[in-house]
Amino acid sequence: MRRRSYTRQMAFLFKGKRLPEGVDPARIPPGQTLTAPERWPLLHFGPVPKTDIAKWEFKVFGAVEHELTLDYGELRALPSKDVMADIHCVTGWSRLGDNWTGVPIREILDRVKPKPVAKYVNAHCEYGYTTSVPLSVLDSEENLLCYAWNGQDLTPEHGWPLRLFVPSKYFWKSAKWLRGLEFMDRNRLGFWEQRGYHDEADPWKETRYW
Ligand SMILES: Nc1nc2c(c(=O)[nH]1)N[C@H]1C(S)=C(S)[C@@H](COP(=O)(O)O)O[C@H]1N2
Ligand SMILES: [Mo]
Repeated sequence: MRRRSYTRQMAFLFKGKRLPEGVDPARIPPGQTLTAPERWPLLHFGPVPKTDIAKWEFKVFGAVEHELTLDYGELRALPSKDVMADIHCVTGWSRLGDNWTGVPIREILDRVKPKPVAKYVNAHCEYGYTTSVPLSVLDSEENLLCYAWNGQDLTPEHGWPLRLFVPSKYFWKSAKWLRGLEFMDRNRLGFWEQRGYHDEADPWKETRYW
């Protein structure tokens, strides 16, 4: 029963276009449509940063037992893993099943040890872009400090040298050009969240905008 109603909903969304072969419609959240497999849209505010990788640093700070600063070589030397995951942009496109590679967030949490007061984590990016998630959301096995996509290093446009990867949320929470994570006792709304995006950002509940 459930499967059939999903299928009807997708038939409406795709307006007569057929879902690609083998795609389970239950993987596509309400109100989303798939991009063409070869198309990964670009979306960001402002210019793409020009990164001097020799000077680049990543910092973890705030309510943690041990603050951490990594240069790019140190970051790449940490344990890494591949995550097969779907992404959903609030503007309505989704991509299914790409392969995302990076340092599991849990490797970082193990090293910095968040203090008991830490409840939220703010991602700090180039040019002052920020976004935040509850620590309980961040502390999940599929979340990464991501540096590669489908076997290749990310392009600068898609966030090289480093982006956050939190696939359970709309894709604006997967902040590009990540430079730091700040652990906090209370929430601070990020760049898009201050401009009307819903802080929960749950694609399955469609919490898109305030
Ligand atoms: N630093 C930064 N990260 C960002 C954004 C941004 O404006 N600046 N936009 C977000 C939004 S709205 C989306 S949908 C995704 C898009 O990532 P992509 O361009 O790799 O598809 O990046 C997110 N990360
Ligand atoms: Mo977005």
